[in-house]
Amino acid sequence: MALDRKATPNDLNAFWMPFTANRQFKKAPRMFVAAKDMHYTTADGRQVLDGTAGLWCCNAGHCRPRITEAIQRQAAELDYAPAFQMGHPAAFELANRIIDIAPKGMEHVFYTNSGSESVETALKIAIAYHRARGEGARTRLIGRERGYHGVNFGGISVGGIVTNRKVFGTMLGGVDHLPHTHLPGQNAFTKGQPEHGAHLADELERIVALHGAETIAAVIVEPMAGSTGVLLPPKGYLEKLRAITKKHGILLIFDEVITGFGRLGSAFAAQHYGVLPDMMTTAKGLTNGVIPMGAVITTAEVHDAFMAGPEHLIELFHGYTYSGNPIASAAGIATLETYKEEGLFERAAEMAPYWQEALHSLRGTRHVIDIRNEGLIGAVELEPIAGEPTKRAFSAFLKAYDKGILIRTTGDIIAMSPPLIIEKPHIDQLIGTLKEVLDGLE
Ligand code: PXG
Repeated sequence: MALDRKATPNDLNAFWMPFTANRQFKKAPRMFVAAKDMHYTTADGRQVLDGTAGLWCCNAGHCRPRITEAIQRQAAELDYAPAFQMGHPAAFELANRIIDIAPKGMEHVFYTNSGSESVETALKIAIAYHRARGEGARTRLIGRERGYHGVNFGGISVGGIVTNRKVFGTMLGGVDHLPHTHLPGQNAFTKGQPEHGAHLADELERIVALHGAETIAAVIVEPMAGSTGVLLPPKGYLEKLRAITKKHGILLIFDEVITGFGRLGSAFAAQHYGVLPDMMTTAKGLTNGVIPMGAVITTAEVHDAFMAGPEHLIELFHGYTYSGNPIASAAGIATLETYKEEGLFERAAEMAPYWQEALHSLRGTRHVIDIRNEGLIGAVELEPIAGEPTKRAFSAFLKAYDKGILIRTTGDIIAMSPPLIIEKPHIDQLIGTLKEVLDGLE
């Protein structure tokens, strides 16, 4: 029997939508029914240019045949294999291919099903790593203001997005935060990495002095903070964080859920910025967003600390039913093949200067108070409507959708992160339409 896939279901009530204004949406639903390469098709038959790669995840564009076929083939051949105490070839193959493109020094892969789970996994590994080495007092976790590390309890505890935290109780104990690196007074309209703010990494020394290094397990930051509105690391900042963490025996975790898989023009931000963390959390672009999958990538040093004791014992009491799921693994392999065959990471780097100039051409447009960019990421910050924060950007989002482009908003910031297959005429359309939208806004 064919699936019922009506473009407009007759009742929208049951589905409680994530991170969505449910009542607003259900009064005027925005439905996608198909996608191909750079475009979505809406239920009413319009083409919408994807300015956000879905949710920062479809880096190779949509419905790419190699990925679709790999999923179909795997689903028909081996649908599921137990993730614990059993294996299947695709999960090992994918891990090897991830390590092939990861920064030198990264040697192991632990699978999850999302960015949020990758974060929880990395935080747990960090604490257990120190304990395995006889430093069990290192349990504190340091995040950063305005950081986004998913929505589970560890992630919102180290995260610093107030709305994602404040109604959910007391969080994890033993967490502290670095200040964020956003200095609009000094760095507004900077192209790429800003000049000012490396000194903010020195705040880690203050936190270490306050708690004692011997109580701190890890620092987790997004090398470039995406969700909070594209906040770039000031020049020298990540290098300083690395030096201070290393000096005090603290693990450094880069949350590369957005920056991983070519977004900045290298496989990972760690390579783009030339700073090697101890662990990287990933998801999204790993499978082109097509099948849920995440991965924590670690150095040999982190992994090897667990490989002691009797060999019949489980080394790490952690994992998910779907860790390394066969269909997700097949999707991951096909995705990495697509990136490689089409040279998409290099393509992102080549397209970045054109993207940068197009974005910054919006300087001077109505309401625009800052523009930021790196790789194929861009943000346009709007002056909020007095007393009604977020409203202006949300209106821009709705108008943009009506005019055939998909953008994202967070607060009064518009964020864009198109698929890496984007062509110059698409960039012109995206930025040109956004300008029209902004010119027409209250
Ligand atoms: N870490 C980072 C750095 C992220 O950006 C997560 C963890 C969580 O991933 P999952 O797969 O659990 O959602 C993210 C997710 C947006 C937006 O528009 C960003 C994310 C997700 C959805 C929307 O900014 N980032």
